[in-house]
Amino acid sequence: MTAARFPSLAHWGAFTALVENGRVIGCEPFARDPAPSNMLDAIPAMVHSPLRIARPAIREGWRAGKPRTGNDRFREVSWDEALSLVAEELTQVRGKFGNTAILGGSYGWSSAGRVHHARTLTRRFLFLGGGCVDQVANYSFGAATYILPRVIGTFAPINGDVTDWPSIVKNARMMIAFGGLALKNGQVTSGGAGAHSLETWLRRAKAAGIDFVSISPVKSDAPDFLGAQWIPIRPNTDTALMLAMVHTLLTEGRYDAQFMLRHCTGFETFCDYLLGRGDGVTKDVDWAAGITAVPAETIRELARRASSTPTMITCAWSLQRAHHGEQPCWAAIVLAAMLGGIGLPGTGFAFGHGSANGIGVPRIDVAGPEVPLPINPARTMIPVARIVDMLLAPGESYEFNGRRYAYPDIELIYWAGGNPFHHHQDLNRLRRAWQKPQTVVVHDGWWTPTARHADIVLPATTALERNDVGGSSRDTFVLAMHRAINPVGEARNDFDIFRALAQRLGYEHAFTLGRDEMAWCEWVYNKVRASAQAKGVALPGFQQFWAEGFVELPPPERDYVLFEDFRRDPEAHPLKTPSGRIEITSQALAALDYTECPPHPAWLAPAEWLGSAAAQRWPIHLLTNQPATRLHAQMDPGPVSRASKVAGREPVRINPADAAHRGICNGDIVRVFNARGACLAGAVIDAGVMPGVAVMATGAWFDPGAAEGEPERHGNPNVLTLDIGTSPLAQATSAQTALVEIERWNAPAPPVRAFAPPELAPAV
Ligand SMILES: Nc1nc2c(c(=O)[nH]1)N[C@H]1C(S)=C(S)[C@@H](COP(=O)(O)OP(=O)(O)OC[C@H]3O[C@@H](n4cnc5c(=O)[nH]c(N)nc54)[C@H](O)[C@@H]3O)O[C@H]1N2
Ligand SMILES: Nc1nc2c(c(=O)[nH]1)N[C@H]1C(S)=C(S)[C@@H](COP(=O)(O)OP(=O)(O)OC[C@H]3O[C@@H](n4cnc5c(=O)[nH]c(N)nc54)[C@H](O)[C@@H]3O)O[C@H]1N2
Ligand SMILES: [Mo]
Repeated sequence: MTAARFPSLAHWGAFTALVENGRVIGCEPFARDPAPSNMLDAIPAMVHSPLRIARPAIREGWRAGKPRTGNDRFREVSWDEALSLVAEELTQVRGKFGNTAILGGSYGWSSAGRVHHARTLTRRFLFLGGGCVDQVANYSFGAATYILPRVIGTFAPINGDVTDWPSIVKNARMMIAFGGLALKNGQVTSGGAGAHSLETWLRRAKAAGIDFVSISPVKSDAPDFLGAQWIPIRPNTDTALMLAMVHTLLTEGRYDAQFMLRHCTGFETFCDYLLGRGDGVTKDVDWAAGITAVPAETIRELARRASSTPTMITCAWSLQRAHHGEQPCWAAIVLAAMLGGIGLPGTGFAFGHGSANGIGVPRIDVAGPEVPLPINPARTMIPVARIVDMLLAPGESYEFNGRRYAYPDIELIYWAGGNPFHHHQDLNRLRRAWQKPQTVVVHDGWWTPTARHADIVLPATTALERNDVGGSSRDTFVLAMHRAINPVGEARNDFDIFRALAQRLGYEHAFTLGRDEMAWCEWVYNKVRASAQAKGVALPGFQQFWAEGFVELPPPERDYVLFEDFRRDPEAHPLKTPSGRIEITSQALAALDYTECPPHPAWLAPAEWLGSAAAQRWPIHLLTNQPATRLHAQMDPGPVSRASKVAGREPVRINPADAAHRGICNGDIVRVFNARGACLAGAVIDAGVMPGVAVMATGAWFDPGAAEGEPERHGNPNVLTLDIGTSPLAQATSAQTALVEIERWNAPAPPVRAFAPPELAPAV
């Protein structure tokens, strides 16, 4: 029997699903993809996994107010009963407490298909029903989202609007990558992609003679073929290194004085800071060496080299996912301004070349596919990562991006398409806060830790069980996603779940606008088509697109250079900042008077780092980076991620000296701990991790210890991370700011239960 073939797409790439007897048996990479991700191999096992949620389920003890432990028993119920319960809960909470008692931000990546994008649908459903508390910005680049507009008038460059690769390959001769250029991250982009191109572009850049410098605590953040100079740096200290480079350029007269004068504002005030005129501290290379652990001479040499060759400065998003994460973004722009390359071909600053697929890929500016969102009538939001602060302190006031807000009082949490028990920091604190609302509703395809912490769990289909249109504004393909199999168990599409609820609540038409699944697919595609048309690009009609499975946008006619017009003529093309220039000092920020986000870029010690007093007790800085073998926590139970585990747990990579000192050998089970929590992990000794640093990828399914004080069993590093805002400006996550200690685990190792579904009582 030959398998039936269906085009499809995931955030990690386009593929053809191979189906036999109603089961997905394989995923063949899209023919046009030069570097498909092996994460595709996890899909068949995940689609037919025993962890799929088969039927709607209710947590036992919910009504009695029994705490949500993540290990509760669930009772399966009919769809009719489950939908009635959800509709009643929504009505009751709205009536008694109002719309701002519902948290519906539902942060998370959901699926690559945009019609069935669960987070969009959740917010659409709740907004149309009266509104909810939304979550703004993201975990990915929240700090940059609020600092960049203050400095350059837009946050577009953090979202992929950067000088493109062809321009870099032709014109740059050096690329300094803070946080490296990790190929592992290039497997993924939100909305998926037809082609994985990071490696292709890096190889072209290398062949063109560009010298790479990778500044990162971890050597493997730059692929070997780049032959990059590796400069290990203490985590969270990049700002100090950048400032010292700027100081060198300033004092050695190696900077573009003309550009600083004509295109920037507030340079003098900043120079006073660099030269220590206010605080008596000169921000020179010796000063920075003491903070960063990078030798003074290395920093000076790097500044000199950069000033004598066309240089692109690129920063991984990780740098700003830390306490005071606003600062490295700003300092990098000032460094690039001093070098004079902003707005010139191939040089200047950029973000995220090594953070996601598609950054810097040439593309005409056409909208990506998406379903529209109405306004939120509740007009209430929180910065995404402040969820626990909100749940623990309703009514408390806080500062955010120049305004004061009060946290709403939540009685109902509605989540579809995200996994807060993966993505949030300090999970033990989240677990306490999570007891606040009377009801938690979750849709997911699998019994994730978040589903297990819910009261009403609704089983969602996977992308292979429905028709959709996918793609990203960073990719040149729009992809058709054909339904390949019937829904597994009693799973339903999120769209159909919300439609049924909207029907019960009396606003079905507002939710669907009279369109069914295929009509939405056509509508979303036609929006892209119209956007292309406006750029003079003719795309085929929907029927042809659907039959062929994809369309490809033609390449742009010329290279894209960020701020080219501004560079040429700053008067005619000012930036959208108050001054129209690059703000090296910001009067607006000065007026806000935030100690933690001063009016110019500055080195501010993070709450925890290797130079802090806390490092006496907790001598290891823990980095929790993106996993090579999965997307966040998605597919952690699948074969690709499981093959990466060590002693059945998430690997933690540590330097040989740190391991030897603690008597830790390769493959040992270790306990990673601090005052916030502890988890077990499998040790991997790696000389490519600098001393004093440990690296654990995020995404191991949360497996809390059975008793108080027992470590999390599986290696979810978010039991250790710090849950504070980057600063009052962005209030973004500070996930990369965490000190820990590590020791060998000598007791018998408790079994990992994360991949066993919860105990189920059958439907009555
Ligand atoms: N310590 C630390 N923590 C971090 C980070 C870090 O660097 N360090 N990174 C952060 C970042 S950048 C991010 S973006 C977040 C990611 O956090 P999330 O986006 O919340 O993580 P995912 O595991 O992708 O969760 C998506 C969930 O949606 C479900 N899903 C997929 N498709 C569908 C669907 O069609 N319907 C429904 N109902 N559900 C669906 C999946 O099964 C999965 O459970 O994590 C953050 N957390
Ligand atoms: N395979 C895979 N790819 C992914 C994802 C995934 O889950 N899986 N998630 C995607 C998502 S949602 C996002 S937001 C992006 C995130 O993209 P990034 O934020 O760039 O990804 P990370 O892996 O967290 O960080 C990249 C590297 O930065 C280094 N680093 C960490 N802290 C510091 C620091 O203080 N200074 C310096 N110089 N280096 C530091 C770490 O060694 C790390 O390996 O990745 C995307 N790509
Ligand atoms: Mo992200």
